[in-house]
Amino acid sequence: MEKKIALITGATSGIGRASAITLAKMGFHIIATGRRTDRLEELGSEMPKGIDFLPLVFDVRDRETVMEILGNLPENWKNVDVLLNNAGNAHGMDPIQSGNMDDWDAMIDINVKGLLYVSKAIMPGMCERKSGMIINIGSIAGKEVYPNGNVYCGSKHAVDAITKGMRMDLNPFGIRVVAIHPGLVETEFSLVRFKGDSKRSETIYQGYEPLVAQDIADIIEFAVNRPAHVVLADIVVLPTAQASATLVKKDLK
Ligand code: NDP
Ligand code: 8X3
Repeated sequence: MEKKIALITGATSGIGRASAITLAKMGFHIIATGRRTDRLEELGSEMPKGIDFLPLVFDVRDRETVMEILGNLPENWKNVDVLLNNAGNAHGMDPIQSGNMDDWDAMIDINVKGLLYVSKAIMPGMCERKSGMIINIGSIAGKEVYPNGNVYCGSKHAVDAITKGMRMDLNPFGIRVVAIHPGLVETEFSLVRFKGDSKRSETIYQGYEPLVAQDIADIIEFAVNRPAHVVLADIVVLPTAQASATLVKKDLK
């Protein structure tokens, strides 16, 4: 069988990690990226038999390194079939007037510019081969805005717009561009947003059943498995208890 390759950013945790394992089980050879080497090693140990694994450690904010590493992939890893742009986080949740500018930089640099840098390295090969799928992880925060979500919402609205732009510009090349916009998914996301405050981050997922990373990985599997003439262009997925970015039915005792 022809070697199929998936590149997953942010594969050290949450949605990216679950998706890497799911794609590997589907038979894709896996390029997994993130900043935490130990986590990537641990992920590598979970690959099914016969699946090749290439861990790449870099910060998606580092434009030169992204282009250096992804622009010079080993010959047998060059032809990426599926790019999952997943790396990202929220940093802080403050009113805009008291927002931390380092948090703003992190969200815009990682969620928006990081996605662009990684895509810039991979898209030319897809265009040349006239095939490929790009899956961008947006958010309900890219469809709606909520109080204190300001810059995170802005970064995910940018992902939404960039995804639509990608779909248009890559249309002549037959490249499928998918956006998945999850609501509340229980991962390390809130721990990062609240800077390691586990008590605060746990409250985000209490009193209802949130999505889990595997729910998103299952959607990715479905999207990737569609026949070549079908693209799942824009998917919003919420926990049943969530009706909008701000409305969650909680049963708190
Ligand atoms: P996690 O915190 O569990 O995972 C985030 C991943 O992104 C990690 O693997 C992390 O790797 C990687 N990452 C973060 N910053 C960088 C960076 N500068 N360079 C390289 N990699 C980076 O969160 P989720 O799995 O929940 O988040 C994945 C995506 O899903 C994000 O884009 C997020 O915005 C989105 N999302 C999440 C939702 C949720 O409720 N959880 C809902 C909607 C969307 P490392 O730290 O090792 O670099
Ligand atoms: C993560 C989900 O609701 O915190 O994108 O924005 S939310």
